[in-house]
Amino acid sequence: MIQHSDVLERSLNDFAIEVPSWGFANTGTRFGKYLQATAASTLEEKFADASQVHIFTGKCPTLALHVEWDVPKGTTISSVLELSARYGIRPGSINPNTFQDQSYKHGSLCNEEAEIRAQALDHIFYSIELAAGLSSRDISLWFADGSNYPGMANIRKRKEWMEEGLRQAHDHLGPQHRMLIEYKPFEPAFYHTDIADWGMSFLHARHAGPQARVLVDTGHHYISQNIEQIVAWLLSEDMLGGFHFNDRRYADDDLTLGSIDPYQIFRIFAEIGHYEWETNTKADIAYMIDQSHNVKNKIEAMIQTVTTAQELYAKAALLDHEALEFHRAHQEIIDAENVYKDAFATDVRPLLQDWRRAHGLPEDPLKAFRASGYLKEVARQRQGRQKESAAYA
Ligand code: AFD
Ligand code: MN
Ligand code: MN
Repeated sequence: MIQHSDVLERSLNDFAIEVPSWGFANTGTRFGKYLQATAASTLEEKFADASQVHIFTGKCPTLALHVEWDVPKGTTISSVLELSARYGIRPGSINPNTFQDQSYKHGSLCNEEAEIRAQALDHIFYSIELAAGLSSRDISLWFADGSNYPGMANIRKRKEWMEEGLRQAHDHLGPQHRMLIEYKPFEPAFYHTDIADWGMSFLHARHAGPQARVLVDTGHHYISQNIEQIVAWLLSEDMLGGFHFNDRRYADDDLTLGSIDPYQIFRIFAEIGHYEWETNTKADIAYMIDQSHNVKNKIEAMIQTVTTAQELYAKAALLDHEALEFHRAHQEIIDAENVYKDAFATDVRPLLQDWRRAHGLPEDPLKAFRASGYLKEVARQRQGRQKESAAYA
């Protein structure tokens, strides 16, 4: 019988999680935001805060960058690489912003005006060049494109414009890049969104080219959707590029992972684990966090999210895949389900503490971070600056 500790050693060692720059800055809801004295407002502060998460969890070596908020036109590659070297955090996925500029009021790659479509494509080209300069592999594309009223849009024409734009973007990729196409059923558009579900993302990725994949944001599904079924299909088609992790009660709430439905995330990891067991391969998936909520302290929320992800990933790693296959083959329903329930019910926290100790990490990352005094220090340094950074940037 393989020891749980051996299973965890193997599974946790290569489970790295990317943190988002925007998760450290003041953000909020469309009804406003509560500014935090310790929130980051410069790229350097985002690198500094991300390095705290990595120092205390040991598993967050990359920082997702948002082009307009972090590396707008004119930013030098060397200035970003200097911050990366100073804080020991590598640039992660590059996130173009084709939704905030006023010119995107009626869409970006799906805009009826050809020059706006060209503007959006140029921005994506710029983002790809940034990725090349920063040695980032993934360009992570999310489009707010859509419409708010029936009759407003020619949905088929917009599909063709998006397809054309993504194909041209794909042709701009270097051989080392991937293009991750994210979907979202609604918001900010409330009648139709041009890339609204996994099928649309999948087709666009397939049409764009061999380096395109689907990005699954766990908050971007209708409440009843079976996300692990989507994950299983994408794994089967080798089209799963990665995740944006968060949790939701109602919609795209960007609540911290596992705060509402941890079993959902466990079932997603179970699908991936069973795929890897059956194929004896490691799925090439980018595990990224995409959350930035109003009320929890930004760095503490990120550390809590990472340790929650590790716990759920560790639980899924304990699944008895042989037993699962045996019970499935014999249609032993309760036994098969109990394989899931037994793994999910296992308290892996002591095993995680052992794993952390063995790797020179604090047993309780959040407690250790709180004891470090970092928040007190940055509150002093950043006090009074928050009003300047009222936007995402
Ligand atoms: C918003 C969008 C989407 C995107 C993220 C970062 O809903 O999830 O990935 O911003 O741009 O959350
Ligand atoms: Mn996302
Ligand atoms: Mn989102």
